[in-house]
Amino acid sequence: MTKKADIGLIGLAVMGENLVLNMESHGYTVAVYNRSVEKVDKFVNGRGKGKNFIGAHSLEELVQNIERPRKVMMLVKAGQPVDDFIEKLIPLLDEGDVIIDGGNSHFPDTIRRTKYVESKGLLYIGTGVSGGEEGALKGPSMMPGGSPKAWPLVKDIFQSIAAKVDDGTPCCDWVGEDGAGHFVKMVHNGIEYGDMQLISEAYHLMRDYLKLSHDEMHDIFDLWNQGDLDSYLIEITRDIMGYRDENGEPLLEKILDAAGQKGTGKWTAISSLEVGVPLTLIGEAVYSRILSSQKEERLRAAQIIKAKVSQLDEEKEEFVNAIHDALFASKIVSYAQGYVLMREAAKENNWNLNYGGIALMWRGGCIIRSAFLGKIKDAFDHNPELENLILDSYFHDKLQAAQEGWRKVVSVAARIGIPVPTFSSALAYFDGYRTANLPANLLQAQRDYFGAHTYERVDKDRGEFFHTNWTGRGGDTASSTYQV
Ligand code: 2AM
Repeated sequence: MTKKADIGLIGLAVMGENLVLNMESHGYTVAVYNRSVEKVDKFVNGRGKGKNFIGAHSLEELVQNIERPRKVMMLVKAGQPVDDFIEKLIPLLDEGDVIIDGGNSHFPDTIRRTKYVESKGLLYIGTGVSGGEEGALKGPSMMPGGSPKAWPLVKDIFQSIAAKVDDGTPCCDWVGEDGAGHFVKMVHNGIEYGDMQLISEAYHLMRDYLKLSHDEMHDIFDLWNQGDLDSYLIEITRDIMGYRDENGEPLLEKILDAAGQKGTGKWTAISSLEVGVPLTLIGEAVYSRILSSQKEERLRAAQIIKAKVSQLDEEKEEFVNAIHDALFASKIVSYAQGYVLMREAAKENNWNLNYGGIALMWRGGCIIRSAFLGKIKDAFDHNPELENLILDSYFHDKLQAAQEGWRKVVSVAARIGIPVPTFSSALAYFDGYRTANLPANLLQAQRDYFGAHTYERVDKDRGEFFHTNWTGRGGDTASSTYQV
């Protein structure tokens, strides 16, 4: 009998095909199945021809062809299809076998599915896979979480197909229990939204204020890609600036300014509100996409609203450097906020997250890959308990150096009327975070005035609460005097 498969895969769309080709090229035999079974033969006789694949035409055949303990990975549409396949696989599998979901599932679903699958005596992994179609083929960033006992069973396969950083370390490691892997993947996507919006704001200022040509912008992004901002997204932005259509004109300016989204940025923002941490930059990035999509309404508003703005004339080269600093400083804030979200969510969900390891998983293979993530890894190696990235000496020094340019860009943008929601929200967070006395004493006074919500005092111990009868009327419940 021929060799059985090391792993099985359900879902032969492009991501699934590329991932199994990647596995096969690393020496693994893969059994493959797809709901529309004609795709199985098409793949085995097409891209998979002459390679170590076993085509299965039913789930039973798939399972029978996998070596024990069996590993079955699904790369199917997120949502109900995942639950349906789990339901169909459970009776076909034996104790200790592993079901893996490599799709873009929402982490609460993965938490639920891990518990459910474990209750049936099986093991479960929900893994983030980032890097798009090319990453899946050549080496994605992988973020697995789920049943800890399943990790040693898939570790070799996952780490061999994952992207590698320069020293050969794979961009894949165990993230944590149940939904931790998909949670970290979700935060990755939120950070991606933020990074993309930051770069877009830089471009907006260069194009509409400095009136730079696309060749000039190409050269600036090329230069930036050789310094602190060295990253995949800056690199592709450079290439986009250089791209000309069939008429020799920049294609970029012919693309409609209405952004789409698939929802992972929104999930990240919602999760920050639920956990109770400020994730302002990613929130603004999501809202910016929404505002951009309201194209028709913006066109009408543009006819009606005439802003009162100043004409400024900044020295070009100096202002380009200031934009660089604003982008870099805001990016530090965005990652600082994302890491605070992960820390708080870890507390809530009893995950023991390895923050430096997460930076390393994102260091290569995925969309947010950058040199910067190496510095984040260093910061957590230096202090695993780091409260906020902003407090790490490397990032603190960089923020100090960038502050002047950052403030200049935000103030110039406000005066000339170009929106920079992520640059400015990052600055507001930075200033709020470093301010010893915020005006929240007034909020507390207002809350006590209209709702008798009580307040603590600066001259008394924390935990001691006071109420004032602000109006001299209504006794202790001042809310009775509040008329909306
Ligand atoms: P298909 O080829 O039969 O459509 C990505 O869309 C992958 O998810 C494909 O392999 C696709 O199978 C599968 N998929 C999409 N919706 C599905 C569903 N409702 N049930 C099972 N598989 C589904």
